[in-house]
Amino acid sequence: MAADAGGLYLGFDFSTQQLKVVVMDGRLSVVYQDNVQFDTELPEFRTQGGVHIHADKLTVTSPVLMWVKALDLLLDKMKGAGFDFSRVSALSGSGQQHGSVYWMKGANETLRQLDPKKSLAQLLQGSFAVADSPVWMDSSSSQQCQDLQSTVGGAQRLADITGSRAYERFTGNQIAKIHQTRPDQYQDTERISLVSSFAASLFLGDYASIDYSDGSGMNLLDIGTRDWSKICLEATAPDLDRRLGPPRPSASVLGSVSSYFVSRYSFSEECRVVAFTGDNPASLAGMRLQEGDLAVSLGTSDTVFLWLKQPRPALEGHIFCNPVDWQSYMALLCFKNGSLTRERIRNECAGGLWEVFSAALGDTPLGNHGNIGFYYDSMEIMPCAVGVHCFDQDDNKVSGFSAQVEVRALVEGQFLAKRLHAEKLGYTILPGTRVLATGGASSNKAILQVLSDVFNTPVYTIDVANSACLGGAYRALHGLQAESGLSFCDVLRNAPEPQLAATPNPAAQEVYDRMLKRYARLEERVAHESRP
Ligand code: 5FX
Repeated sequence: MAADAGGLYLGFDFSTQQLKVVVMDGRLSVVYQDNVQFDTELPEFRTQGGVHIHADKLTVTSPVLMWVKALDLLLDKMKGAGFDFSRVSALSGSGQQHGSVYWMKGANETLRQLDPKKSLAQLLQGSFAVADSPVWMDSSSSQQCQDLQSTVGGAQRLADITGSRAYERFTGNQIAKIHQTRPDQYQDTERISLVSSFAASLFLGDYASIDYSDGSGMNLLDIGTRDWSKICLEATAPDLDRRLGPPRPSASVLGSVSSYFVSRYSFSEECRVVAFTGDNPASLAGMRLQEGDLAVSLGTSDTVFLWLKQPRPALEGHIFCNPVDWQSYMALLCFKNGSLTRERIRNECAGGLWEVFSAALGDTPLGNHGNIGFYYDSMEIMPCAVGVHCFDQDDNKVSGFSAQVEVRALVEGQFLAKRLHAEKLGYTILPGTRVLATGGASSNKAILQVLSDVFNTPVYTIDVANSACLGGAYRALHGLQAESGLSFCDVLRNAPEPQLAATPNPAAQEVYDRMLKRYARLEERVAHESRP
């Protein structure tokens, strides 16, 4: 089905703290946005930041009915604002990754015959076998992680199959815990959805498939065959295959919106539902990352997205199937020490002023005279290490640097770490590679210059406010056209282009290729010496 020029495309994001929607027209302009904040607009669920943190501090859940009610509320708000649902050609969206929803036996029958006179929350209140869904912030499944890894043949073997070693928040380990601790509820479960496929199911009026990309965050999907891994399923819980349903490509049109939405909100019967995916894959789509690109989000923690053709799963970082090109992959790397550490060094070495911090970067040479620093104010994820560790040009440990050298050591070190870990997962810098920078620190030109030099590539900035939602709207449009063979890139050709912000210094390649080797050696040493 071709895209309708006058049609609208909806992108929803069921994130941790809120449900958001953006509406895009056929010219790719955002024409409407709205949201529902869980804590304040649905206070009856008593969440904080959209979640309940349980007494053990490890178990973190969200009431599934809160998400259902949020959708009622959001659509009612749109209706109240006079939004014309009949113009919507397709919708898609995303959900926080890893969270899981347990549909009660018989729930699919309920979904198929929703009475448009009632709200979704009224209709679905008895449809969940587990009322409180485990979410990505949960870290209570360590035992299940260990069990899975030992059954499969170790952490690296599990990463080779599923793209990641076992992580507590990954859905398979959460499912294993539910099966072991609440066997009756597991028995009552007819279908298990991710937050993303649960949201798609509401619109579809039927169980929606889990897409390959969000499915890669479960420690259950074989990312090579793009099907459930038998050994992982068996190690997790009985009859899991049946409860998950077959996974599908992320660009699949799953069907038309259910008659409930046609009657209650005047959606067109033709409105298509495109598979929903995880919020990180959806952000990759929203940023329109292309083959060879790398996106760096500089926030409280720094996150890196990579587009990969031939991934090399490792013990750190995650490989997911790519949400916009089913034959490719993406990687997600998370570095805990981001802007808070940059702010600490700004306060200690630059009198609290970003201008002085930037001037220090301008006044110090590429490569910082061989000085290298590791600044892990809190326990770092990549690598698992803590503390501040400084080395001079001869790899001797030193207690610290002068203020200006310290500023450059921090910024160079943060970007060398990103390049090192991206390359470990199979990323290679090729001619034409772009680095897209987003997040708070991406407004600082001096920081972006160091990023450009360390990667020896041009750096572009891109406005990614609501990138997951926008990615949903882009994916809805692409889903409609994917059947005619058009790539995501072709369909989104006219979307706003990122802005060039920095180009590499001609001397950068030689300096940083050499420095990266030393950085890798020193990082291993730091990780070894500071392991908790
Ligand atoms: C990724 O692996 C995560 O756990 C988070 O970024 C969640 O997706 C946040 F919603």
